[in-house]
Amino acid sequence: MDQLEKASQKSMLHPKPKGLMLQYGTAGFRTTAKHLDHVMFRMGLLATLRSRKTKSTIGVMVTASHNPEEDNGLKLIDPMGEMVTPSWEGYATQLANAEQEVLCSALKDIIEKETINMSETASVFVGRDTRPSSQRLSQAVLDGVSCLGGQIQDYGLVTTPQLHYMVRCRNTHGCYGTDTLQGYYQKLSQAFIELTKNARNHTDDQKRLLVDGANGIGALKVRELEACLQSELQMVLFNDGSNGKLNYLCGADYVKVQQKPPQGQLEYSPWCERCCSFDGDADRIVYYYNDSDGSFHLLDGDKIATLISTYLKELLTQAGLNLQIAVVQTAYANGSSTQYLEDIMKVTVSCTKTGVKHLHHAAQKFDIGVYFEANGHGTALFSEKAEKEIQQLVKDPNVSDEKKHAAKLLENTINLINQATGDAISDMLVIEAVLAIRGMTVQEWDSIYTDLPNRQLTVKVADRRMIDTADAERRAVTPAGLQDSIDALVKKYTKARAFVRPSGTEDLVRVYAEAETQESADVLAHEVSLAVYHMAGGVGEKPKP
Ligand code: G16
Repeated sequence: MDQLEKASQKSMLHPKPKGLMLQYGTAGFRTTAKHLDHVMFRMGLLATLRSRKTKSTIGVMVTASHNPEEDNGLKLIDPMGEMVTPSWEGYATQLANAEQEVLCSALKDIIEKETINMSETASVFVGRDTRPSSQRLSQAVLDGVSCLGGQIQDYGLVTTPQLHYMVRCRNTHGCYGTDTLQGYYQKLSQAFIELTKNARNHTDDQKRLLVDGANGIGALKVRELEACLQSELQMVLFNDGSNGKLNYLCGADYVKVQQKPPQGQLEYSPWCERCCSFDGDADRIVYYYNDSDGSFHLLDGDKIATLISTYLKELLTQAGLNLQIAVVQTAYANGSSTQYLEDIMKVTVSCTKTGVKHLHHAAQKFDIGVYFEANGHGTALFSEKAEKEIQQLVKDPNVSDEKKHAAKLLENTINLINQATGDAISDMLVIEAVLAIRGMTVQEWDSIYTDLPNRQLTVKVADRRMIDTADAERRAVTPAGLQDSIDALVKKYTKARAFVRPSGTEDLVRVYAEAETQESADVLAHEVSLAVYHMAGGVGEKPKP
């Protein structure tokens, strides 16, 4: 039997609920887990086609990241470990929504359009998070891959960034690293230990870090990493999944949006102690601490980007390297961070739409591109030119000790960074190394600039696609009149800014507001939410102040 017919027949074992329409969103498919079996099987098919097309290994990660435990989802990973290219997101949506009768022709269509040679070998790496539904759903992916004759490597429980890393290692034939968990831990821990040899006053107290594992996969993987770090970092893990629910009252998204510590933190850390939270698949991280008055301080993706980019910029200057460094942010970036980077640090800042795929792409345009979403999702990318110049300097016998030292630090930092995608574990180690090298406390890092008070809210609407945006999501184009209303509201407050956008991972509209005082930011966010509710088809209860 023809491969495609076989796939189509097998797909009857993974039936699509009639009429269900899903879209490949900000980071893949996301919805309640019970609606995803057919999507998983079909994405197994699609990943196999993508592998034949690119003659490379492709990754499929089963996760819904920051979403509630009942949800699930899937992220497709392209050959260099980046998110799948946008034209194939379109195919993913078409295939997920094709009714059973037309599935075979939908597959044929992709094969013809992309001129895929079906006799090529195909290879797909699969991973999953700790959700109760993930094992079953990842089996559906495996079924899809084997049905089209693809070779499978099933990594089982891994963080999303670990799977991105494996894909990149495999497709660079080991140049990027070894495509095993042990290889990942070894590469990162060796670089970390090398870097922390340059630490100032690295006492046991300073090596201590509280880690909120969001009751997810990150907690399991931190435990595995621990042994390789030779006590250079002493992690106290909480929300480790032993009893709490995934992402519930904990994790990076909760801490960032609620602007408060996760459940359990105070038991471990009364005040002034450095803490961080991962999200459900460990591709995001935020830091925070409680000061001696008990007030909570958040160091989000913007503060992380600032710390990393200033550290890299200083090293470039010390090494005498003339490489262009830029920071990529989204509309959620705090106004103070952008101002600090542009005016004080004199770093190029660019703004893209939400979604790591957009930031990653924009960061690739620079010699060194540091990208972070305010929610803590990000990494740094080094161009081939940048890596080469740094390596040459390390090897050059005629350069001064100071320059060589800076180049060596840059080289180890590159090894510590997961350039495939934002990675909570790798980012945590980079941050810890930078703080140690600079002899900097979390309070000193926090005081680099002061965030403008801000508030994020969500609004339920009948159809979030009613809202269309432009200018990197900073302006709403539809429904008519909504942007004028937002503009009028913003004008009432000092140093204010607000925008709205439909979420690409949850069925709701997100509202962001910042202003000179917390009270103004809160009131503005509420007023903008009401405007969305009234003008964009709000459902359920009206947003309350
Ligand atoms: C995903 C994306 C992020 C994005 C977040 C929220 O994160 O990878 O780039 O910021 O969703 O997206 P939205 O506002 O469209 O819902 P994660 O960690 O959930 O995969």
